[in-house]
Amino acid sequence: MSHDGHMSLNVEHLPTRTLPAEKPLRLLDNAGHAVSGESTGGFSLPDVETLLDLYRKMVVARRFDVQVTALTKQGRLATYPSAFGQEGCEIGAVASLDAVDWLFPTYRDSIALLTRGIAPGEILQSFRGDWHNGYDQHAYRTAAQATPLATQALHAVGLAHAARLRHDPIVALTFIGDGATSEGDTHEAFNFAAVWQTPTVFVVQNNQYAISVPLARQTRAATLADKAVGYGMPGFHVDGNDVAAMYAVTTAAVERARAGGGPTLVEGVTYRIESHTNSDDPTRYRSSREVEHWKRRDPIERLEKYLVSEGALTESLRADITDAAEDLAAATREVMTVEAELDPLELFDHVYSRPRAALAEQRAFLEAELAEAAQEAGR
Ligand SMILES: Cc1ncc(C[n+]2csc(CCOP(=O)(O)OP(=O)(O)O)c2C)c(N)n1
Ligand SMILES: [Mg+2]
Repeated sequence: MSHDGHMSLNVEHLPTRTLPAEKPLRLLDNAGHAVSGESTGGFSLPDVETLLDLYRKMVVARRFDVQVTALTKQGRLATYPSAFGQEGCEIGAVASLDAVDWLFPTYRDSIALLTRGIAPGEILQSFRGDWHNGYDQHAYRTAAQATPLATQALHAVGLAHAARLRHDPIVALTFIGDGATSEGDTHEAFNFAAVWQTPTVFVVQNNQYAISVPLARQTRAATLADKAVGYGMPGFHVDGNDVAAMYAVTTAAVERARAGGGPTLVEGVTYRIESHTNSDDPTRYRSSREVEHWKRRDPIERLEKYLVSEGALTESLRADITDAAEDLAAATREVMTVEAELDPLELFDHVYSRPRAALAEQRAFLEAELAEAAQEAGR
């Protein structure tokens, strides 16, 4: 009994957590030392060649991200959600996929698209406001970047389910934000994936915020990986700034899904260093002390320390990687400073599969206006 006479539960004795490890699983600590024992969760460090490849991908991705943020400040893009600081999650997860697998990304995940081989100009077309989606989704097996939160999770489950019915051994991996785990669509995606045992890997990027809403106001779950337990799928709570751990865990999840073992939830604990988008002022809801704390846990620096201590990252290799990153930044600047030649009438394409009278009328109206304007300009 509590002091006011009501029955109360003894909260201390209730289990606050179930399966996933309380401390995030990691293979490299923040100082770049290989970790052993329980916190590895039984996973082993990928070989040095793989780690060097992950390092190169992260360095190139960050240079791209920084360049695009700068171009956005110059007004070359309408908006850009940066993934600065989240490279461990983004690159570790995407590198675990085969070319036949599908990726279902969000607005946050442009660097994952880059790692998948999509050209900067194609990735950024929609952020510039030029076109709905600038890349061939089928060629890259990468769906459009979803802005309506968590809708992409359902699409990933649907595609994976269809693949399974067709005995097509492919996997669908989708990114979900910490805030998006509160969406009904996430619940439906998790549940259908588990019930149907679809080959889906859910990578929750817990970057601590949904715009200004911190994780503590999002959920009372001990970890977001704990949510997996209630759906009957494995959940892993991973240090998202340890690309080696993210890669090892997502690779295992992808292999398990491909072998018919069903879905897995992987939570990567990370931090968004930049603002939510260029229209957000993060100083209104988080301290610079907190940002500095996370900057000291940088995913690229951590792997770099390890590779240098192993003698694997030589000065000439580092110079090669920097050159590749600078070349990509230059190509990105070049493509984004060329004004796109747009046909306003394309606005009416791909809206309905069959023409609609009202739309045809509006199209004819605009066509006449454009013709008139062209005639006036010619006078
Ligand atoms: C269904 C839906 N509701 C609201 C929004 C507006 N919105 C855009 S981003 C965002 C925060 C999402 O946070 P999180 O899922 O943690 O992803 P992050 O931006 O941190 O990558 C919100 C609420 C939206 N895009 N879609
Ligand atoms: Mg978030």
